[in-house]
Amino acid sequence: MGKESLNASDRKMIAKLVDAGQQHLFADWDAPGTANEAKTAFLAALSKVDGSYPGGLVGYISNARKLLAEAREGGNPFEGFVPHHPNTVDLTALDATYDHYEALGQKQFGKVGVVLVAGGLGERLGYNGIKLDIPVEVVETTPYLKHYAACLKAMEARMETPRPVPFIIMVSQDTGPKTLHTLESNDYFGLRKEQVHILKQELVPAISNNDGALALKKKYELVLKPHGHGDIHMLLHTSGLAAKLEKQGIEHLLFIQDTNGQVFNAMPAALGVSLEKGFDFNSIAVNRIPGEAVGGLAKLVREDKELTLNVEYNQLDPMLRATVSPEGDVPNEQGFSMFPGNINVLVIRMASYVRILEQSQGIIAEFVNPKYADESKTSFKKPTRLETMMQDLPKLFGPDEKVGVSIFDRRWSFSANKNNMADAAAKHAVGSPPESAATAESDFYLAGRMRLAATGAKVEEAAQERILGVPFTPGPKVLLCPSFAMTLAEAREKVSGCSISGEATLVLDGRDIVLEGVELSGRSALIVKACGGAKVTVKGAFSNEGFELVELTDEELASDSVPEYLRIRGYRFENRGAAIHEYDTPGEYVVEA
Ligand code: UGB
Repeated sequence: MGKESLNASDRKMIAKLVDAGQQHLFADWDAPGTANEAKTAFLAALSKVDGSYPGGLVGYISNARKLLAEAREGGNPFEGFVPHHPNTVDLTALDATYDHYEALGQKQFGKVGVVLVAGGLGERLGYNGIKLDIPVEVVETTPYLKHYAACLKAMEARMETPRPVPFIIMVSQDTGPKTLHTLESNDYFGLRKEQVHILKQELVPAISNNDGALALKKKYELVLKPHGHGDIHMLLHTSGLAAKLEKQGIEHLLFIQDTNGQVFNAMPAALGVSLEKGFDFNSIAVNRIPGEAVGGLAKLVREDKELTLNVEYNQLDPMLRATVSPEGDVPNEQGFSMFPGNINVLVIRMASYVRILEQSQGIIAEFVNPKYADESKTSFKKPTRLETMMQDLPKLFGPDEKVGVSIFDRRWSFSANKNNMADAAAKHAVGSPPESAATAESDFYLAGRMRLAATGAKVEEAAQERILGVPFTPGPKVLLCPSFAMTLAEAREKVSGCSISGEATLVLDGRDIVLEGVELSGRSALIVKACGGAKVTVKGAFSNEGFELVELTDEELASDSVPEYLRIRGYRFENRGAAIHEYDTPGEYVVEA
């Protein structure tokens, strides 16, 4: 491409990059008039990254130089800070306090937007698809995305004046097309297309030295890498969506991750806490197992400053050793880590959020983590890049913003699907949470059992088994769908005098289903599904062969003809005669065993 054939914006781009010390990007260009396609594509790629980062490439390079200089000095970001217990509300017991916060939270449903960060590839899980497509359980085979959509519809149905809950999904180039395909081919799982906002995070350029030189894979091709889940803040700002939703009356945003089926169990009470305590930022947390891959939430105190923050899992042990615990991240008397574990489920108050996004342009506490090749820290083993994490927003808070932590029972609120079976088994063997498809499913039923037990039902529990080294409790498998109940109080209103045995299965999907003295013995299964306006009363003792858990054979585990979502858990369920009652027309119905 001759100089004469470059358009004005290309010339401007080259000039500003040369000014920013990036001559090497153009140094060995082919002679004018040759390799035109490659040159055009390269300039287009530069222009894309320039446009997607606030401050453009020049801003990115300057931020990189600053952070790399700090990293080279080896400064400890937590220097001088001593960790203390954060401001917490303990919601681990499903008691009267819990009911109080749920009732408060439910009144707020009409003023909440839900933000799902789903740009991650899930490399640790190694699933050939997007994680949102994986079923959270394989009795009904409900994908995560369908489950989240059902939760949003259930929230809407419980508002005094129903309005669709804004649903913001952050995708990346890895997950975007498949996420859209899943939504389109499933009619948005009953959501309105207008309530779903897809924001796409872009990759950022990798950097090859302390001067912020952009790395090249080869001539005319940048090395691009993910910038992290903190991109969600940038996108909510640059798209104007946060400010727009605030104008539409949205007062809180709930941030969730891609595979946590239990997250909406904690949502109503966490919202209630945010409201009553006036938290600008409320982290939903669990008791942390020492060494596990979730950050620790602590109030960091220095003479001049106090901040409640997530200390990421790789930084926690050194910080504890340097301050309050010379032995590092060791268990306390209850077997937990000293600080609650961050599960990256956040309730953020919109008013302070929009203000901080404007001040920061949505660039939240970027950091860089170069792996140096030499002691003088002048060269890197491989190119690095700037990163950002969504839980770091409070780093930009001042003394007027309130940060709090709501601690929930772990399996009621959190069980992610992040690891393949082999890694999950290895984690289990050393006492760490396995976080696999099987354990996420097992915990999903457990959370259903907890809700059922809160109604006063007698709930037995089967003995834990191990499938390919991963723990799994076969039952009872209780799926109380969001349509049926969003709070404990609501479940209590609809279930009385029930009992369920350890191997049984219960699925309730519909708002007007009532259970009176229902008994499920042995392996019996009862599935009741009722459309809006169908009032179903269920009574009596059910006895049938229900669902049988069948472990996959070695051949099946290796076979492409078995769905991958089964192969990542090692079993399937076979229906041997479950009682299934479905009502798709409004009316009053009674089911008696
Ligand atoms: N994600 C994106 O959307 N974009 C990205 O660029 C990267 C991720 P990981 P991680 O609760 O278990 C976090 O990789 O980063 C999405 C917290 O930092 O699963 O190891 C991705 O799709 C940690 O403190 O998690 O650890 C997924 O939905 C702890 O809370 C989400 O971001 C831990 O999660 C998380 O990505 C946890």
